[in-house]
Amino acid sequence: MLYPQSNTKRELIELNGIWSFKLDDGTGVANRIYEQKLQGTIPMPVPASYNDLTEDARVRDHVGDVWYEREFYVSEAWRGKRIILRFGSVTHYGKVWINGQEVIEHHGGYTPFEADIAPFVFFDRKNRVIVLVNNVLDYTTVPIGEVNVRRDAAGNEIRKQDYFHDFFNYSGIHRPVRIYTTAQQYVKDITIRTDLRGQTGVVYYKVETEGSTNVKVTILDEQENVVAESSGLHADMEIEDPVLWEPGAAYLYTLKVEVISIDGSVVDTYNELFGIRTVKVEGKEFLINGKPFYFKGFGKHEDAEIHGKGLDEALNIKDFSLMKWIGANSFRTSHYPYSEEIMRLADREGIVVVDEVAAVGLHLSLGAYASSNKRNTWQTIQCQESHQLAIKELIKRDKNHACVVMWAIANEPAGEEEGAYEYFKPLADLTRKLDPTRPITIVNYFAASPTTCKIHSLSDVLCLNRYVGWYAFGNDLEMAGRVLHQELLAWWNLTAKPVFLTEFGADTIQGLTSTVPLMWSEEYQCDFLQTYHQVMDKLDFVVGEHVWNFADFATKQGIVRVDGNKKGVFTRDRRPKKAAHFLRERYRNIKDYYYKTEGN
Ligand code: BDP
Repeated sequence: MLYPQSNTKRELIELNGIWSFKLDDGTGVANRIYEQKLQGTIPMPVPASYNDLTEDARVRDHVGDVWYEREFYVSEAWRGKRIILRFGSVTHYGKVWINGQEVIEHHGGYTPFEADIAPFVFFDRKNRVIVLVNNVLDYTTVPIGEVNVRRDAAGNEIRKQDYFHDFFNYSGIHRPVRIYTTAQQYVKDITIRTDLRGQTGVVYYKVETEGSTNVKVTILDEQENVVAESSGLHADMEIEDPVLWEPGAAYLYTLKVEVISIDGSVVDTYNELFGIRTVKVEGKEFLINGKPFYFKGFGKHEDAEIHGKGLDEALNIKDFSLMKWIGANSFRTSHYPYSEEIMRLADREGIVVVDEVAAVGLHLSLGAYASSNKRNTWQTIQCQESHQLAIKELIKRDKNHACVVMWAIANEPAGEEEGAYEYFKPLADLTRKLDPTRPITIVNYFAASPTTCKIHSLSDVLCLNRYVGWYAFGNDLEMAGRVLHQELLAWWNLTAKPVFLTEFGADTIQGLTSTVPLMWSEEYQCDFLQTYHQVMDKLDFVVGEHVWNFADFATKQGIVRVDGNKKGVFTRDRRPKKAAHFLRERYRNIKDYYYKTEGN
């Protein structure tokens, strides 16, 4: 799905800013409140999560529908054009009315959706957009969750949202809302795949159009020089001696598509940025541009004070600056697709991304989450359809990003339980069919061990999240190191696939210091990391390490979290803990390529 852009043929306006907002009282849809101006609203910014923006616990913990509204004009000059209203994301469900008429609904909280609103808008007066946002997670959604209903003393129904993942269920219109125009004949979609044949860069493109199929395709370099030209809806184009997209040294070409109408005039155009690079898993190596790459970085979250999960471009720039400062070259979009804006930034900055769908918490029997009645996850949940949709929408959105080198189609599912393989096989097949150019992974947790895991054969890289030294063998790092070492070897012996530690970390309170190893202290976090480093450095099949987490983040309330998860190397407001300086020493000495082959 193409990112909205303004260019010589398309116009774009932003509908970000202050909207009107109210919680639903349970009757909004039945009373068709979307037909009139909303009453009893408060101001609410877009994009942002609404949860932390008032001093009202009912807003923070609301379960169900909320309403957003604003007014806007469209230019008279847009008569006859397609007028596309586009939401970067609405978490987790959105339904949209323009001037009282329903135009679109969308399930899934982390991918964009859009509709042509031309038939519904007024050109001679104000328009009103109303959005219903719903944040309920159940067994049919990704992530999964369950709503528990009880009654207060007065007999009122109280709904509590429970879920099986470790980040707060922020909700709202999280990403930009925009309107852009196109002609009636237009570029619908572009797919770009790149390869290298010797010194020649091969750029395969496929264009989908509406109306005319007569297209002109041009590739421009960063200086806007034309380096290749083509016509037709698909072709292999060649660039001699291209500048490759490399980690830390991004280079982006532009594929410019022009749609030509029957009279020979250009009616629509779209400029898609792309990088030329290859990705391959071979033996014990993860190859980018044919060279063994070593991932160093973090599992992250889109999470901040006040904004919650709302897009914050200043925060994104700060995070990229910190990642560069510390020497990281990559991150994982744990545990949902991040904003399109961050993906574009990663392309531009040469940061490598493992791109994950929101299939998190698919384990009903895990420790703190297991209720008294243990259930088989795969017989209980019913989210396969949403999961499929999430994969399709992620790949449709992110397929042209040079930064994306692997798809993660779930985080920590119950891979050890009966039914896991049957659940995941079709999803893995679907992912590979939609994108045969990138490896895929299902991020593994401790309970799906080399002896119990039923789904490791579906991953190209074994991405492991491990917490020995924290949830097990806390304060026994010597033992933790041995257990980790044995397990990693067992995985290698079993699968002969590269191993990537996608999570390992220890909760750490900034300012809590100690001369002896003391869990929760800044020193313990460093010792914990060092234990893992020593093990990973001995094993040449380990291709990467992502510390959990880049920064402290909000979680649901409970007895294992004090004001959120504290495994950040940075605090939630992005101040370095001791571990940040410690990691910086290490990361700056690890090169992007050939780390393991040069005898480290
Ligand atoms: C892992 C999850 C991650 C959690 C982390 C933790 O993948 O989302 O935040 O554990 O416990 O299991 O800190």
